[in-house]
Amino acid sequence: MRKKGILITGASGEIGDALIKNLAGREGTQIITLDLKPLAAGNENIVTHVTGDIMDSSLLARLVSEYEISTIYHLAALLSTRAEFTPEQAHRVNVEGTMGLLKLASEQSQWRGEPVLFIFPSSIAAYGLPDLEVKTQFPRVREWEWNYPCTMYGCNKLYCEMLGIYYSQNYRQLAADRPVMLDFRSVRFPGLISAFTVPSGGTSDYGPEMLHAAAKGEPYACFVREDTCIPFMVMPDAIEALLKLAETPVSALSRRVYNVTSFSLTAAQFRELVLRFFPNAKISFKPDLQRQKIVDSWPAGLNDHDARRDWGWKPEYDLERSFAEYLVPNIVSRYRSK
Ligand code: AKB
Repeated sequence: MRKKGILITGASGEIGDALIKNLAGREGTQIITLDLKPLAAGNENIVTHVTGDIMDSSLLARLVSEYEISTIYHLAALLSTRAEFTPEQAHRVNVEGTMGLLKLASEQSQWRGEPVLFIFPSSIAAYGLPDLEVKTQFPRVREWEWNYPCTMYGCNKLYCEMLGIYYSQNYRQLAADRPVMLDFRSVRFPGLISAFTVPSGGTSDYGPEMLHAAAKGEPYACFVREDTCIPFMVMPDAIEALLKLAETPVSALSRRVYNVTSFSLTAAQFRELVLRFFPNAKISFKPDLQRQKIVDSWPAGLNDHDARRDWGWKPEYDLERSFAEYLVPNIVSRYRSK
C-alpha cells in the first residue's frame, strides 16, 4: 500500500518555509517536500524531504510509486528578476516543470478515480500595464484585465494558469471516456513580505529588503522611484489564502484563478513606515531603470472581490497590523538573536 501524502515543490523557498510550518501542525498529514536545496533549519524533522529537481521525471515516478499524492502545492519557480537573466532556463523550470507536475497529477487523478488538488501560486506579474497613465486609470485590476505580462516569469505564470485550467476542464476532451481530471486552483499574489526570510530574485523585493536592512542596521538603496506603487501582503495571509482556497468545495468556485491582496503603498510610504519603527534607518532611492520598468507594468492594486465572495477571503493583516504586530516584532527578535 502506498502512503498518502501532500507534495510541496520549491519547499525551501519563502512560501514553502511558511507553508510547511503551518501544514505540519495538522494531524494526519504526511508531507513530502521537493527542492534542489535542503530545507530551512527546523523544517527537516517535520516532513519527508527529497533533494532533487522537479524536471527529473524518474524522481517524480519514484515519488508516486511510494506515495499516493492527494494534493500538490507547486511553489517551485524562478522569480521575475532572476528569470530575466536566464529566460530559457526560467521557461524550462516555470513552464516545463509545471507541465510535468500537471501530467503527474492528471495521471494520479485517473489512477485514484478522484481529482488531485493542484494549488499554484501565481502573481501580479501576470499583468502588464502599458504605461503609468493606464496604471493610474486601473487602480484595482480584475483577473481578466491587462493580461499582457512583460517578463518571462509573468508570461510563464499566465500560461501555466491556462494549462492548469485546461487540465482541470478540457483534458482529452475528444476521448470517448472523459478522464478523471485534476482540480487546479491558483491565487495571484501581490509582493509578499516575510518576517523570517529575505526574498531573492524577485522585483517586488525592494519592500522586504528595505525593512530587513533597517532591522539589521544596514543602509539600503531602493531600486525603484519613490512614487512606485504595488500591492503587498504578509506571509501569514499568503499561507491562509492558499489553505483557504484549497479547502473550499469546488462547487463554490466561480473561477480557478483568483486575485488576493492586502494593502497597496508607494515605495516612499514604505520607507516612512520603516522609519517609524527604525528611526535611524538609512534608506535612499537609486532607481534601476530596467527593474523600474517591470514594477511600473504591475498594477497598483488588485480587485479580490471574487475571492472574498466565493471562499470568504479576507486578509487578517492590514498595513498597520502587518508592521506593528507581525513584521517588526518578529524581525527585531530574529536579528537580535543572531
Ligand atoms: C517577483 O517579484 O518576481 C515576485 C512576484 C511579484 O511574483 N515577488
